[in-house]
Amino acid sequence: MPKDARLIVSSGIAALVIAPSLVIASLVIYTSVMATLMYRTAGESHGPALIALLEGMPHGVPVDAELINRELLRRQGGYGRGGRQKIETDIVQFLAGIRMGKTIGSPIALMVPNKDNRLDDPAATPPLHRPRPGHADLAGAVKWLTTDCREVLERASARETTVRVAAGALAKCLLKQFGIEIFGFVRSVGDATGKFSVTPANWRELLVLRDASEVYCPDPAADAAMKDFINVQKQNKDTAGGICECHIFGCPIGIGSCLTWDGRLDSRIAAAVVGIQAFKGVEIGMGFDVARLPGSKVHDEIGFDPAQKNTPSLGFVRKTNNAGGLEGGMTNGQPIVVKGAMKPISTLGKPLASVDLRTKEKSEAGWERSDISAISAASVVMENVIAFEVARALVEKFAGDSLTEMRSNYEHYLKAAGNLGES
Ligand code: EPS
Repeated sequence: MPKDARLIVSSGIAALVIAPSLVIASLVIYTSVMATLMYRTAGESHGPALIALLEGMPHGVPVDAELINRELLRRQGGYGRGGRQKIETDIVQFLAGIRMGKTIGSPIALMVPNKDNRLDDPAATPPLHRPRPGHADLAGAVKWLTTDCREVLERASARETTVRVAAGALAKCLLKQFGIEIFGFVRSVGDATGKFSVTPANWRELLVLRDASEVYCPDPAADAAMKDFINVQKQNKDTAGGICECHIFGCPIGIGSCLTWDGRLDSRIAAAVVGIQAFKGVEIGMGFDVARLPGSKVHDEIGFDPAQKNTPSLGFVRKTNNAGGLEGGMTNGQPIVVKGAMKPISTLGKPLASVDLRTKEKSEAGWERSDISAISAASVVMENVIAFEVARALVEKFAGDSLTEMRSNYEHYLKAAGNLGES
């Protein structure tokens, strides 16, 4: 083979090897720079503090610390809570990313200290060898090869939701700039269910009723029945679960994506909800009922009302909202509607059967201070983790380093979308 030809063949092989790697490398770079919003938390239930680290919040977002602390206070409340909330006063501290009440575009570090900080005191945090059915105890102890469930339960504890609420409430500060609002409440506890429907017209009145309810349910009759159910469980040294519900208003059409399974907003919302401690199920819109009805009874027919052209729905109206505001993983201009099912707390005053991990002998499950029901707190957590996912999808759609840039992208999009079909 002539030298030139060899050169061509070897450069061809090199190109074949190098070109795909370049494509992969540029994809990796692209995904790592793609504007998105994300957060992580750290902290144990009885450690010194809980922290969250957020990335991707645009520059210039006014931070409403009062709103965040109000959400933290609501999370601490509710009917059926245990002794821990009498010890703590959860107030957020910002350690980075905020200057003079506004975000500055850099990573945001936030912290909520634990007053009940006793993790390094072996007498105050004794080992737990008898795993509680339903808790992370057994699986975690085996996973980390220990017979002591203490460290597992410290991280698995719902105390961690404190900083998830703080992160979500910060996301709400961004959503507020785009007129997006979220209303969450308790729909049921045990067999007691609130009988009311939520609409864009009545939710503010319901919010007042919710805030007057100890269970965070805007139906006074249901509130009383829910408290009765929790009282019975308390007497029986048992616990209660329930269903939380969230409605999100004001999302423009086209947030989320049908392109990838993990870009779908319904998939992210479902993951965020089931990612809350003790949540076992999630429904969007009509939920599981879609499976037993024909298509004609499920899908929401599309109409157009020019009077609503300047709203986020762009005038595309529906008589029903069985889809819960999401079609193809994207917002369709209707309110997003989500339900989440929480199982009863797994620490029972009258312990269930378990085994001692040291001996594998039959034993009663261990007991830790806990709640009879944390459903009201869970509704606040659900509201805020969903707020975070909606804000994330919003940042991805209207990507901008600053709120000013994001807002201009948003307005440009709404204008173009509003003109669709008009020459
Ligand atoms: C919770 C804090 C915990 C529990 C509960 C919720 O505090 P402590 O364990 O110190 O009493 O009250 O956590 C659990 C239900 C759980 O399984 O860990 C909170 O702040 O929400």
